[in-house]
Amino acid sequence: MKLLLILGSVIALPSFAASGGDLQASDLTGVSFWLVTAALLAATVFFFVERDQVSAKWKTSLTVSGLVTGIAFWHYLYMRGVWIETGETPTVFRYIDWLLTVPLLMVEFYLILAACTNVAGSLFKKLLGGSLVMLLFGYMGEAGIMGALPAFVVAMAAWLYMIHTLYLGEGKAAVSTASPAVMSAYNTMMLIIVVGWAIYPAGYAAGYLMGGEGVYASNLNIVYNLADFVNKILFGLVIWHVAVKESNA
Ligand SMILES: *C/C=C(C)/C=C/C=C(C)/C=C/C1=C(C)CCCC1(C)C
Repeated sequence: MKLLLILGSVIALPSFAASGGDLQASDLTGVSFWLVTAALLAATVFFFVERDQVSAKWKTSLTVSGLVTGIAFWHYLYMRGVWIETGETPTVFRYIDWLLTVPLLMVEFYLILAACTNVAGSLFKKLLGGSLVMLLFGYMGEAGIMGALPAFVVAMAAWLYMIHTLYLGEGKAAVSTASPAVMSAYNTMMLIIVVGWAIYPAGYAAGYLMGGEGVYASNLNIVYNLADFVNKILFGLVIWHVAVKESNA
């Protein structure tokens, strides 16, 4: 009942932002906004309902997954409207969304390791610091506050620092004593942060570093939308899968 009320308001409150009457079938970017918006809502419901299926120590992980997709759903309602009505890239909404969801994903990384093994608190601080630098410079590059190329270089360095921390630093140390299921979750997390996250800088490079401005704006948004699908929804499903497996073990 409580859940229904929460979901009801999530759906009802932003309905004023849900305009999309002018969506053209030929507007692939607009269609991709629409699809990811629907998928994010479905994923949010799924993660919250599935909390009942897992043991206590995994519940917070599923809550965080649901918050990530829920926050993104909210922003996608607006981003979709901006794109469909103006054909412009909704950079500010995009980065506000990332500013909330990327740190939550770092909480998720930390939780999944902490659920089954000892993990240093410094791991979370390093990941959080790295993601804030990455997003700050990404935004400055996209908003034209600083040059697109230097901003890209700094953001890339911050991303590589996070990979290094997880792969060779505290992250590696933490999983060396973990169960096979957590080990495989860790490997999938690495795959997501290395391969899944690589989609974002690829979109940025296509949008800002290869010249030609507007031509690439729609590609940029399609690429970011796809990346959000992979890194928010598929990533949440990986965690859900491990949680169910570990809870039944
Ligand atoms: C849910 C949203 C997520 C997981 C967003 C992740 C965003 C990134 C990994 C962005 C990375 C960038 C670079 C590595 C360099 C160019 C600028 C960015 C911000 C697009």
